[in-house]
Amino acid sequence: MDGMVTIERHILDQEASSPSASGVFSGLLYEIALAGKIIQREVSRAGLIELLGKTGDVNIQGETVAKLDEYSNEVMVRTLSMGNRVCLMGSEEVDDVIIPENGAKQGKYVVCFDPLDGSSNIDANVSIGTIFSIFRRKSELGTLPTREDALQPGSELIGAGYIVYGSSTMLVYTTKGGTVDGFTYDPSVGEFLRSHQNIRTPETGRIYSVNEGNVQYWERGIQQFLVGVKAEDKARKRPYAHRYIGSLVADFHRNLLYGGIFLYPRNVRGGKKNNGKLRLLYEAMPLAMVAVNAGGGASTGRMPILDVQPTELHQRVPLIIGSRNDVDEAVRFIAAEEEE
Ligand code: P6P
Repeated sequence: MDGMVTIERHILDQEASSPSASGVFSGLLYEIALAGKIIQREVSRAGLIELLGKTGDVNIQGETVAKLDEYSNEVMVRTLSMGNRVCLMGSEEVDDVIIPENGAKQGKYVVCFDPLDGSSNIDANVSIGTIFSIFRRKSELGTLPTREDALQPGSELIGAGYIVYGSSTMLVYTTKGGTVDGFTYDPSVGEFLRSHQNIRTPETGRIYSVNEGNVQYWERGIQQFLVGVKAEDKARKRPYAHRYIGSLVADFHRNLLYGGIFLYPRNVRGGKKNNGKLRLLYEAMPLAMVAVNAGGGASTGRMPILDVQPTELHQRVPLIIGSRNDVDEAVRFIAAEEEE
């Protein structure tokens, strides 16, 4: 019966059912769940213990660092450094890769993470989240890892997921070729209990999530796609509802369960040309693995997110993710309106 299966039990059952699984990977997932419990405790009482607000520092993204950002990063780094499972980490909060002393040579795994995404919403008590990608190292065991160990495409992911700190705290994760499963945190027992087994996202949604304030800067295909989802079409249950919290994990999680499409397009005009805002390795890629394993889709608009070969630790990428039919339609619009 669900609600009685802890994440630890679930991980052990998965390990038992996949001969190639090793206890080391299971141990790594425990460590991420532990980090989530510790971060949840501080997020839930941040207002009471003055953890709200900014430190005044600025991170590599040029964003002012919130105290909870810094704290969450520390928790992830320390927790993942505890065992000797992780040889290298990449964090949204840290310019360069992090090589834990005890795991460097013997650690089999690489973890890239955004310790607390959506942190600009912390003071307003909006749901925020931790997002993580797990790779096997590429460098030889016994040697020191290099940044190349982190620069792997999503097709090499062996696990990915997120923790959303909202009205309840939920950990959602998936493994290579595996199901997507959700675990809701019960503070009274201090456990993540399985609440959503084998999450499947609706093939077609009824929600679109995008910051339309920037629509003038986007390519024509995106603009035309958005006109379509807002036009009345009873057969296609349109117009879609517009839902945008401005916190990626919260917007993604809602659309995963209810069906819908989230877009963070790149700017192509108006002097604000860029490659989008969201980062590939620890935002777009892990959520793409979750979306795809739940039956959804994830694209840059020109190629599947999971096929993108990272060249930089903090590189950004345009993101279109969610219900497969909606993502496919947006990609078709971009192709049809391809601008020189
Ligand atoms: P905008 C939060 O700062 C974040 O990184 C994501 O969580 C969120 O989806 C996005 O930025 C919101 O960006 O430009 O719409 O405010």
